[in-house]
Amino acid sequence: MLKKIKKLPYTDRLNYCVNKTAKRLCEIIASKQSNLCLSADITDSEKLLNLVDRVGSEICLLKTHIDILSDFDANFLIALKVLAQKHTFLIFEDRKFADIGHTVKQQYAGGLYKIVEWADISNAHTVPGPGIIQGLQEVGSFKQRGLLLLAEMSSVGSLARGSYTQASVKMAEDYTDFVMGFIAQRQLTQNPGLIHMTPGVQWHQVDDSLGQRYILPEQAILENGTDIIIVGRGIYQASDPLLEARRYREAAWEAYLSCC
Ligand code: S5P
Repeated sequence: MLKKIKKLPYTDRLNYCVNKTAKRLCEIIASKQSNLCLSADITDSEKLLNLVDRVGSEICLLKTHIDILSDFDANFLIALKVLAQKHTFLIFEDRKFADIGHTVKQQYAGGLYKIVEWADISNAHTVPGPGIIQGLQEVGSFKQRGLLLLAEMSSVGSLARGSYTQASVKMAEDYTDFVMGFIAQRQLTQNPGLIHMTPGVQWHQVDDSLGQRYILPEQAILENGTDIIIVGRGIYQASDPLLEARRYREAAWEAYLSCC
C-alpha cells in the first residue's frame, strides 16, 4: 500500500516562503497547474530556444546548463528572457557552485555568463560549508534570487547522503531568506516554505550508461514527497516533446493534488 505524503496547496505554501523567488515560483505553479521543470540540456542555442517555445506552456521552470552551449552569445539570453515572459516560467541555471564563498561570488556575478543577471534560481553543493551560501547571497539577495542546495543526487554511488544530507537541510534552514529549497530525491523537511526539486525522473528508462538513475514521476511525488520533477531526456528526446511534456506535467500535477 502506497504511503502518501501530505502537502499544502501551492497557494498556501507561498505564505511560508521567505525567499521572494520561491513565492513567485509557487504562484506560477498554481496558476499554470504545472510542477514540471524542463532540463533543456541542448548544445545548440537555436534548437534550445525552439524547444522551449514549444513546451513553455507546460513548465513552471526551465533548467539550463549555459556552459554546454556551443554558440553562446548575449542575444541568446535576451531571447530566453522573452520566452520566459511569453510562457511565464522562471529560469534555473544548474551551475552547481562548489567553491569557497569568495570564489563563488565571482563565478556567480562575473565571467562570461554573469549568471546572477538572468537566472532567477541557481544551485550549490554544500561541501564547502555555509560560506558558499554567504558568498552567493552577497550577490544574489540584492536581485532577490533564490538558491537550491544539492542535498542529494540522483546518481549511483553519490556521497550526498546520510549526515551530509542532514547538514545540508540545517544549512538551508539557517538561510531561508536566500535558500529556497533543495535538489533531492525526496522530501527532507516538513517546512512548507522550502521547495524540493527532483531530477532523474523518466518513464522509459531506469538508468543511463553513466550512473544516472531514474524514478517515475508518481514515485517522486507520491512516495518520496518531492514538489517539482525535473525531466530532461525524457522530454527533449521524445518524438513529440510537447505531447510528452504535457504528459509529465499532468502526471506530476495529479500526483501533487492527490497529496493535498
Ligand atoms: O542529482 C542530480 C542533480 C541534477 S541538477 N541529478 C541530475 O541529473 N541533475 C541534472 O538533471 C543533470 O545535470 C541534468 O541536467 C538533469 C537530468 O537530465 P536527464 O536527461 O537525465 O533527465
